[in-house]
Amino acid sequence: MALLTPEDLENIRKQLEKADTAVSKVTGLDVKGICKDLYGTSPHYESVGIVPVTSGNGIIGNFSASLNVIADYFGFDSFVTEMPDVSGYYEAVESGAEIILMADDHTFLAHNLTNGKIANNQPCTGIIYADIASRYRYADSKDVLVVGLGKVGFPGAEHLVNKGFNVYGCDPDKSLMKKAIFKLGITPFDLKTPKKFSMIFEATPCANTIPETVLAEKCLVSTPGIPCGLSGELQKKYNVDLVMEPLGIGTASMLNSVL
Ligand code: 2YC
Ligand code: MG
Repeated sequence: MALLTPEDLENIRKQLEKADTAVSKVTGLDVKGICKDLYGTSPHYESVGIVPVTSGNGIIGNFSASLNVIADYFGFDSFVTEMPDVSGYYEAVESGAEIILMADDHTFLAHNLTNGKIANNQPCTGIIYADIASRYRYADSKDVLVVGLGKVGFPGAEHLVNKGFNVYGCDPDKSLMKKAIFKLGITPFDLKTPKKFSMIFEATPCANTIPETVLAEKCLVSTPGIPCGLSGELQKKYNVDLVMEPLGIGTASMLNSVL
């Protein structure tokens, strides 16, 4: 999993407000509204304990502080523990946390201690970004292109299939392609094929994965990917609607899914 950097998280509140405004403009719902529709839940100022974790590559500057801003933004009562790791977990529970947020280099989780529900960032991020793509108000068909069918892309593609969209998918990893074709029945798509899409969900850790040939006149690209799969040049040339944000939208999906 590509690790976030403190730079990625600079002015997280501004990034989140910008992305939330973009989501409202292209879907008619803000992120909170999308989560309510996706999970049927809405926050009631639940207490969220954010525990820094020092394992692996260690603490990422601004990560826990960003989660505090994000949880506040979406209507939770959040705090970051003084101590990290096990001591931090104990501190969070002793301080009355109902939901624990913590991440090592491989797993970012939300665990609701009151109902036992637990969420993983990867499927939760895939599902909400795919859902945002599927709600494009200027869409010209039910065709959705999914670029990347890994731990984030596959759950997003599955969500779109379950919602009745015609999912076209591509991934350089043949085994991930086979899995998505047989388990989800998606249509394999070669990015060299000149077919235009108005809804694109991109979930790769690579830049410039989206070629010019797939961009419809009115097109929405919804992507948690860092670096961005759509080049700035193409975004301007095709006036593409872009929903991209490093941490907040995925975290909102996690928190609402455990309520
Ligand atoms: O500061 C800390 O507590 C670190 N242990 C946090 C490590 C997060 C590693 N994961 C990532 O950088 C992200 C995920 C949040 C989503 C994609 N990569
Ligand atoms: Mg707070």
